[in-house]
Amino acid sequence: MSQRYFADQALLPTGWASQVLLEVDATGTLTDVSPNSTPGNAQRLAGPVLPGMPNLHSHAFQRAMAGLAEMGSSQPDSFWSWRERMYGLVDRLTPDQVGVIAQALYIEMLKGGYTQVSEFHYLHHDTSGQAYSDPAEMAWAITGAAERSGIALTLLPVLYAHSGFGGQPPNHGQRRFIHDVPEFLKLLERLAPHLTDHPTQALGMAFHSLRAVTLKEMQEVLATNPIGPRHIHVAEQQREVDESLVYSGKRPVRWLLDNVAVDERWCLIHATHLDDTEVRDLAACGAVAGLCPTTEANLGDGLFRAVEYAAQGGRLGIGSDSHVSLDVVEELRLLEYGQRLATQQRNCLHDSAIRPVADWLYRSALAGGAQASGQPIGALEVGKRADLVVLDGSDPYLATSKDDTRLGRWLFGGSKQQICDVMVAGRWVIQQRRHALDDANRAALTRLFTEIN
Ligand code: NGQ
Ligand code: ZN
Repeated sequence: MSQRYFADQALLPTGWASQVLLEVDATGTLTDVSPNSTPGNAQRLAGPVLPGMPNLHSHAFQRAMAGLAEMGSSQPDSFWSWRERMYGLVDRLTPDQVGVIAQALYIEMLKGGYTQVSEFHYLHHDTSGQAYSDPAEMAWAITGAAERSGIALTLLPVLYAHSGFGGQPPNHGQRRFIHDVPEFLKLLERLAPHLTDHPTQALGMAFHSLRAVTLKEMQEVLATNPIGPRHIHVAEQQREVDESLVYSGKRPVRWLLDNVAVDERWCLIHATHLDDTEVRDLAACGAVAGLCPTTEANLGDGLFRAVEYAAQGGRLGIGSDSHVSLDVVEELRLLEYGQRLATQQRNCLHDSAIRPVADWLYRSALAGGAQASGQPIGALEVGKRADLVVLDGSDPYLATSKDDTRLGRWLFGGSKQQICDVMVAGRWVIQQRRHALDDANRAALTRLFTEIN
């Protein structure tokens, strides 16, 4: 049975359109998108409709420590000391606990405007570092949580083999992450049948970073996985750049581009520290830069060179990464504000086709996020999955906005509170700002935080 919806305004690939009829078939796919229509018996949506935003980078378990690592001390603090605390959390979590954290997290994501998440999944083993009797046990905690929350998922099992450049042995804090290539390929094989031809879930893969895998390991894995998204953390911290230069004489992004065929299937997470030729060549290769502005700010990473990268046609998307914020509005706003603070100018991210900065941000992140997900999403058009975010049409700021000010009102003057309803694959998961599991989640999370903290 197909369903019909009617929106006074909807953001289509060509820009804002009015009086839009949307038809969704039983598989959750858009089968008709017609502007300038009449509603007939279609269900009227509560306000302006957007394609749901893909969240291209998540470590679900890290949500459990969001806000707990914000204490100064007499010692300087950094990404690396934060990582020690994060390893402290990783030490004790069980698959059940990860399932509870991820379920609550994914529901918060839906309320924050994300309809899809790419989970960069590297917490594989038990607390002693041994594989679970089912090596995919932790992965099932993630897929189950996504299923229960209703968010769509691209699971990216991560190959993590070493602690530093040149194949250094992993350290104690990393024992739950570690595979050799054959074990890793077995994990992918175990997951593939469950995540192939699934309506809302797909399988990709990731390399943790150039610190954690060697070229030979990457080549072996890539040879057996010719398709699907592939993500990697790269050049997030200056220290990684310095270590890369010592190891190979090349900066991390340069080394990656020179040694591996990086193309549209790739998503480079952070890519914070780039020189001019890296900006140029990353933009040209068609990969997505996976930017996580609130986490990058939280961890003191530095600023991605977004203006120069975008001017050269570079593709980007957004992720909530460590989950200090679960909010499309905050993530996109900070992406623009970082550039303003760095350049001492206003309205940095736009182009000749899209002048409203909010529209440029939203549409760019949609396109890049969809590409990095490997799923048919990111646009209200026939054949794409029906992933919708419905804003509050009775909100005075939104109700009185025009096509060229609507997203500006929301992203620069509003908040995620203006999100009313969210649909994933034709199914309502948030209705009137509520999810069916809200109460259960609150209780489960309170219990869990009491247990682990
Ligand atoms: C991670 N997270 O793997 O969770 C990383 C930190 C690392 C972020 N970069 C650890 N946000 O890169 O070694
Ligand atoms: Zn990450």
